[in-house]
Amino acid sequence: MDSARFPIGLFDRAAASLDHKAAIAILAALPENMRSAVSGLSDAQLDTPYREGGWTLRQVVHHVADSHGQAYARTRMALTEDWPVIKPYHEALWAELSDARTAPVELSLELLASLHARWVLLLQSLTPEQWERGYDHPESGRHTLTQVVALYDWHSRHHLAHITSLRERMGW
Ligand code: NI
Repeated sequence: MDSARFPIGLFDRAAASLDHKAAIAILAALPENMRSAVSGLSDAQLDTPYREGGWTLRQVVHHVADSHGQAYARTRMALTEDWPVIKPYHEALWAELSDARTAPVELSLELLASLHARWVLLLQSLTPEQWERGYDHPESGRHTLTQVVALYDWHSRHHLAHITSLRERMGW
């Protein structure tokens, strides 16, 4: 396994924790953790790929905002529709759009702060029955909301580690 690409390992759906509280705590802390992870970096440092051939740190921050925006909407769909089939998107192409390559990270840090505040508030309100609702992803199949928060708990830590591990390797 490429440890630069997967600093905390791959997401293991079968072994994922089903502890809602722990996963929600990770989601609640992500905006501040992301802000700390990029704190003090220059534009040149933000435009450095976290690994050879990988996204720049700036693209990583914008990707997390894009991805979690989708996850937030999918959570709402799962709660209001009967196993909706969701629309996948080309995350690699989204990351190449002009704003994702060049916009100040502050924009996505602010977006993440508001988005996660709403998402966490909603997740904290879910009943046991609602946790078993979910959506159908055309490629990966059915995911309950319990599985969704486990995935985004991992996803939050995965991308944070891209930034913190590059800073460590570079001595930044
Ligand atoms: Ni990702």
